[in-house]
Amino acid sequence: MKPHDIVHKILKNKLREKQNEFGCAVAPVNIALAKYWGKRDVSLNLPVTSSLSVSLGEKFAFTRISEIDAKQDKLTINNKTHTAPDKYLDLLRPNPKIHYQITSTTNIPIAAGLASSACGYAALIKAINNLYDWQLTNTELSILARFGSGSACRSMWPGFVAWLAGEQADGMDSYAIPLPNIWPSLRIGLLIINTATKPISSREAMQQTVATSKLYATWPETVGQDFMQLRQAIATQDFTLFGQTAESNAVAMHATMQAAKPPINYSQTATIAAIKKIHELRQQGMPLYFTQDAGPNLKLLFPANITTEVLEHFPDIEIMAPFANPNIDQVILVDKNDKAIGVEEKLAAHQQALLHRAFSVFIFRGQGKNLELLLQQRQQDKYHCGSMWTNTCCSHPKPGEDIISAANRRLQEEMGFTTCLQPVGNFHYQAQVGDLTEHELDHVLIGTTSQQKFNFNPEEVQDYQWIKIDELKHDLKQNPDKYTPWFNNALKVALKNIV
Ligand code: 2P0
Repeated sequence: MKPHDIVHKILKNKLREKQNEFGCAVAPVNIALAKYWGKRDVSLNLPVTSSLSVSLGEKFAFTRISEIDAKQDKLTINNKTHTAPDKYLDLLRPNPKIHYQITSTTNIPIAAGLASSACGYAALIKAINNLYDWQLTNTELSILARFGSGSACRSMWPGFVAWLAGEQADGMDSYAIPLPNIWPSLRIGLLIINTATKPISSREAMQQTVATSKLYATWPETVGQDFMQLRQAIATQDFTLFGQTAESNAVAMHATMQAAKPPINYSQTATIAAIKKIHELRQQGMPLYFTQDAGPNLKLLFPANITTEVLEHFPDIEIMAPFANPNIDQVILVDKNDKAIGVEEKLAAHQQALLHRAFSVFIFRGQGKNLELLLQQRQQDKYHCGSMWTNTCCSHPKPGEDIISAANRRLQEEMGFTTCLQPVGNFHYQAQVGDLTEHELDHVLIGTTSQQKFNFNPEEVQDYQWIKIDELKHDLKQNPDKYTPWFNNALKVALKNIV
């Protein structure tokens, strides 16, 4: 059985004609806690064992795909040209003559052992699903993502995710499922040691380990036990069991690689030094653990209450909070480079002027001189800037949430629709708004709509209007107080990116 046969099984009679001008989608990075290392079927990317991961929504790939009139596929990642995954696309294109333009944006380094291929393939298959309007389930998408990169199947879901190894030869029972547990106080610190492309791809390293490492014989049993222990640790929020199991699973995986012939060692001197430091801190009583993938970088695992101490010892880490607390409205604290450094209750962040991540959405229609922006008038009783006019919607992503999903969530809640939103830049600003301080790293997202009327939420929005850009610029000069303090700066970022 070949991937092609499985694709046919899944797509059956689905229309393989373009249904939309383009498809777009976002997918999170996922960090394995019980690792996938070794395949039982190389062609179908079927794993020897089940694996377990946690998705980091704040780190993601956003992908837009459209058909193009060209002889080959074109891929850009963060505006740089890359080789398109044409073998993967061959599985999916309706006929060999159809080619694609793929534009991807990601906020992680690529091919450095930071799960860029996982979120990349997951976003790609979701975007293709949108282009052709296949309406596949996440289970089906998970199987299709697996053909691109095994771990991509786990990036189909947020939160804790299990990739079930399955037993069937065709792999139709090998896909990712979401686990119901959330853990708001879990923190993951990204300790970037080197973002250069790794010397050997994980695909090759995996094959070499399975084929030549004597230690590999013990791996399936180890990961099976770790998988069960991690599920128990997550269900009971037993941090010690969680940290110990995840760390020893990563160490065991690297041990199998070091016993390969020739040996594979992804660690660098700085990796070993950081591991020693983690062990020392643990001996001093700090509940700090790590996991490591196919690269030199570490992911530190710790509970939220030791964030300050961890930052003292590892000042460069970026701190991910994969789960929002459902009982508190929280924002993501960042530094001026948008590096996440913690989480704070929304009102407290605005009272203490703490820099946090925010987004502003600009929805346009028309082109050239007829380009219009959809303005929102904020509801008069909003906690700040009531009755002022501003961009189509704005808010804050929650811990664990990517800016694109967060922006569409708010667009739906405030204006009653969603659309393909493209992140185009960010800016830093600080302004006094009544008793509060807006101190934000504001991400600007742009999109379009053909919708005429909006079923807006009267608790959030007082009114809306489409306005021509020239008219808006004129009014901004005449009546600056009519508009929110961030609007003008955000508008500049948005307009710079309108083609
Ligand atoms: C994981 N890794 O579970 C493990 C831990 C790296 C270390 O899955 O050949 O790019 O495309 O299926 O998914 C990286 O391997 O390999 C990986 P392929 P993939 O996250």
